[in-house]
Amino acid sequence: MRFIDEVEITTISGKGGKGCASFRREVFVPFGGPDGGDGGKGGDVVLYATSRRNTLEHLRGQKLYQATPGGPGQGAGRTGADGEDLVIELPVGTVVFDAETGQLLADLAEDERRVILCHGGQGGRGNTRFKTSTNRAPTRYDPGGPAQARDVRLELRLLADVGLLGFPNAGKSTLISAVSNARPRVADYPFTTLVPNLGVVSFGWEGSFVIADIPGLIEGASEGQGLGLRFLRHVERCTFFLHLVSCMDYGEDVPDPVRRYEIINNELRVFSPELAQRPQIVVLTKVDTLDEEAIEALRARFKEEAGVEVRAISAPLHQGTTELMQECWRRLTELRATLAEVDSPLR
Ligand SMILES: Nc1nc2c(ncn2[C@@H]2O[C@H](COP(=O)(O)OP(=O)(O)OP(=O)(O)O)[C@@H](O)[C@H]2O)c(=O)[nH]1
Ligand SMILES: [Mg+2]
Repeated sequence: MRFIDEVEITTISGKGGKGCASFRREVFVPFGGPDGGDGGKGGDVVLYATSRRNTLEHLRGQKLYQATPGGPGQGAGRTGADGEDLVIELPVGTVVFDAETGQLLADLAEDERRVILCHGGQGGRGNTRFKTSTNRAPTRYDPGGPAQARDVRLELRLLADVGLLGFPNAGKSTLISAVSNARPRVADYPFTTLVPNLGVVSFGWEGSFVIADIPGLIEGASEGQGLGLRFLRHVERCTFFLHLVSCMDYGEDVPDPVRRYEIINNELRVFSPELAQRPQIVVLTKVDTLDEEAIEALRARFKEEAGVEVRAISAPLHQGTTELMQECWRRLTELRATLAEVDSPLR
């Protein structure tokens, strides 16, 4: 399945059915009076978040989504049929923006959340409704209420508690496969991970949290280098980051670990100063490749040059990973993101 996380669509509700102007005609009932029924209500366009969906792929082939109109009212007081609602299923975590103004319309952050994006038009009144003591034979009726149209941009933002940051090859996917149920591809070349993966880290009865593994970032990612910064939106909801830095030396052309750490943070700042403020736990990976002394020296350099304490792990050997996950769990329970409830303009 392709990982499509952004689409633009046009949605239109159904207009209301028009009311009917009709008079009762029966052989022995002279002046039978008005009997035109009301039009039916037009269908709504409804957005529905469901855990059955993981991407926006299913919306890619179609641009226009339209609910059906209400049926017209009929004689003998019959009301027109209501139009059918059009329900668009979206993965949980989809954020809805007005495509023209960029206004945030809704955040479908919970499973089974429903919002009406476009309301169907009201059914028009039939002429029966206009009967008064002075006008017993009204010919007036209402047309149906108009349809609503909206162009919207849908953006999927995965719901994860902890986001992994790091260069390609830093060992992000290796860590997530060591500690969670996720089994992403791990390989010894950059950009192995091309789309985000989620992994659930379980603490049995105590609970669990979700880690997001996203493609690696490189210098210039903010200018579109490598895979760019577009996947960072998937860690926008994370409570904090695990910033992974390989402790290995990759020769002349690759910056040293402290510098790599700073490069990622610079790119992050360009993407979002707010995101750059988010807490980070800095983790040296692949420490099985260095001796104790070299690790201590790196630790000291991080402390001195960047002012951070680093953890050290070797994910394939499960060295330091359990402690790291416990620390994440503690931090999460302390400062679990009480995601600001979005005040949606949709009702
Ligand atoms: N020796 C050693 N090798 C490791 C360790 N962690 C990861 N590796 C290796 O490093 C390489 C890259 O690991 P990945 O987990 O694919 O790296 P990544 O950060 O997900 O890389 P991208 O998906 O390309 O961004 C693989 O060959 C792993 O086997 C470690 O702790 N020790
Ligand atoms: Mg990877």
